[in-house]
Amino acid sequence: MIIVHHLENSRSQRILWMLEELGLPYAIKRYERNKATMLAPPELKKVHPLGKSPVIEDDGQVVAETGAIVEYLVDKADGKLGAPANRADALRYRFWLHYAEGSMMPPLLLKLVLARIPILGKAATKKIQPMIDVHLDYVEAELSQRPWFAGAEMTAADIMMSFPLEAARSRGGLNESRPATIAWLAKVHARPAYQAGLKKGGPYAYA
Ligand SMILES: N[C@@H](CCC(=O)N[C@@H](CS)C(=O)NCC(=O)O)C(=O)O
Repeated sequence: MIIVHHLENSRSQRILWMLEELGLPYAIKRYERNKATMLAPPELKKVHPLGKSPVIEDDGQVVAETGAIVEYLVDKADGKLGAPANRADALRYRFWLHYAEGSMMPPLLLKLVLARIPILGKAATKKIQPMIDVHLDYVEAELSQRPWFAGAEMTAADIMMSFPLEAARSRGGLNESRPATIAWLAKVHARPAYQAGLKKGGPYAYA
């Protein structure tokens, strides 16, 4: 049985969504953020030295890092939600799988952290917004061409991209001026598996 170490209001919501899509049985161990620092509690370090979420355990095997967990689950489900057969789609699949945490999250996180700094924060976030806009424009252009990130079918690449786009919607300037991206988010949020994961995960401010 898979155990998901799930931090409230965090990236690990994606893993719950994915497990629901795959229909794999799992249990959730919930963690609350420190109200002052927003960091994960120290107990998470007992599961994995980085003490970040998500982390999963599967028959004693500990897997950390969202992208690695997502690939682990694709393998476990015999390729379901994995790379499409078509080569162009497969390349896009791999691109978005890495892009979500590798390129899109860093400026969003930077904005979040800088925004918390009194006075200086406001000016600093203004400098970050154009960096985020480059990503949002690119995502909008891509989603205007096909229904899902890899192609015609929903894949794990969409699951990876859900968190950066939810974060962008909440604090990164994503709004109705980018209709293809907003429509994609609405489509994701309407999925029964997404809603089921949300119900089981507890507090999540981005859906
Ligand atoms: N790239 C990593 C990032 C992991 C990460 O930073 N997780 C956040 C949750 S959104 C966390 O655990 N934050 C609490 C902390 O750093 O103490 C992944 O996708 O797994």
